[in-house]
Amino acid sequence: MYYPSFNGFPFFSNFFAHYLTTYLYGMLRDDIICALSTPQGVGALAIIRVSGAKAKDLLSPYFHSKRANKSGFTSHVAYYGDYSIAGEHIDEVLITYFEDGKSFTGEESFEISSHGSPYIIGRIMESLLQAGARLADPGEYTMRAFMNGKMDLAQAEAVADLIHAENKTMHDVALRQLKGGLSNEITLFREDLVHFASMIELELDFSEEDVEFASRDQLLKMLHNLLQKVSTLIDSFKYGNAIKKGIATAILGAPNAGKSTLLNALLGEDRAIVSAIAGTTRDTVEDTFNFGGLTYRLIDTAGIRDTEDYVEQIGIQKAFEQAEKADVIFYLIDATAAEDDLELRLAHLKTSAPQAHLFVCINKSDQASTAPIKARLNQIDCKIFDIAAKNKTGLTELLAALKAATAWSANSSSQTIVTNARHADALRRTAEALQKSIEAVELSIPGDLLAQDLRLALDGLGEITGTISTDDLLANIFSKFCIGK
Ligand SMILES: Nc1nc2c(ncn2[C@@H]2O[C@H](COP(=O)(O)OP(=O)(O)OP(=O)(O)O)[C@@H](O)[C@H]2O)c(=O)[nH]1
Ligand SMILES: [Mg+2]
Repeated sequence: MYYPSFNGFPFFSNFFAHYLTTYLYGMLRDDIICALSTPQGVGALAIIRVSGAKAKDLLSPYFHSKRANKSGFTSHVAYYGDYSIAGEHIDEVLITYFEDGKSFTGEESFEISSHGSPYIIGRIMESLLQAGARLADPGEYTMRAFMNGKMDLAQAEAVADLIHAENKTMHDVALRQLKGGLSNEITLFREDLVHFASMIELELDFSEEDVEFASRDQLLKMLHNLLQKVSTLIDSFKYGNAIKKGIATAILGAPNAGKSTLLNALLGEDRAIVSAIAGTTRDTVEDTFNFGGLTYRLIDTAGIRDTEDYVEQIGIQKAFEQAEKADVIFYLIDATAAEDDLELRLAHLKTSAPQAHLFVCINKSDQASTAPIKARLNQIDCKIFDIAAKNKTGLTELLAALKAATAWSANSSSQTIVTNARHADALRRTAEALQKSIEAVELSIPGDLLAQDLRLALDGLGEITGTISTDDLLANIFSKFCIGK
């Protein structure tokens, strides 16, 4: 089933879908949902959220507040009072009331702030369920906000991103998306397309008269312009994904070079085993650290060497796989015992992992001069750092360079960044349809085929903001939310 859709064309299916949605959601709106919105367990305070038509009627048997008793509830006002169940005093609570149309969900809602005792929370929840509320599904408050037109789908997804943001950059990007940054851009794209698409549709209605309402030159210009903007957004996903999931930073090098020591030094804890025995790390060891407003995923790997040991071979294979996926590679060289085929290894790494920023770190600089190794590397285009991971020397310079190499993320404040794989996928489909539309115009292909491509481009954009969405899609998106959000 489709939810409300406006493509610029009043197609029957969309019209029907809109009707069906309004009908179904009309039924949904009647039920009141409740959930604990703060974490489970003991806390100073807990917040229980209740939303749905006539929600405040649930309170009358339980909540006694002088002010509310005297003059009723006013929106956005907090009321202090006693919460009692069948005469048994449960807690002193604060209830904030939001009237229909003025709440997060767009429905009549209230929030109960009680003491954060699991017993109190349990009793209050039980009383609300008994009075007719039902337990909210994950993300149901945000889903209701979307259904009631309080926000579009991209904004609803930003709510989840904001809650899960682990670094400043992700927080900034999510906040901007929540405020409509991406949505506004998509809406502008759609407006341009809708205009031309409806002209082409009109031409189809007058097909026997051979008229041209839409200037093909202007259409072509608009399509090229749009394709370029959509492609910029698609490109931003590479960064967006790294911002969200952490920048993959693989630590590679020969056994005993000090890779695990560097991992531990950067994390500030003994995460991986360090020993003087070459081949200590067998499997990859991964952990994150925040630096300069970004999250880095540090991946320690097995030392690379020729070995007969089957398990070690698997570990080395994994190290190469990590290199191919990495955004950044720290290649460690032991200043006291550099490998003979160092130049070959680095050249191979540069071709097998061309996407990664390569930082060559000459470690154990406390024990040996790094000059001979630098001389060997003068033919290789890479950044070289002298470090001593064991006593954390040279790490400040290394981290400064790391930050500079990933500085695109610092520019994120001025640019819309796509961080959601679903949005990137919809944009890719839009770009494909735009490309086909351009070809259709250039080859003067009949209007009905062009109209079809333009419609596909519009659909792709509509999926991002949710003007086009299916039950399955919504269920999939909101099921990943927490209960109570
Ligand atoms: N002097 C000195 N020793 C270091 C330094 N970094 C690491 N080491 C020592 O080098 C040895 C190997 O360190 P690891 O961190 O286990 O080396 P690795 O590269 O992880 O080795 P594998 O896991 O076997 O591939 C240990 O004895 C460390 O204490 C350093 O900066 N200076
Ligand atoms: Mg190791």
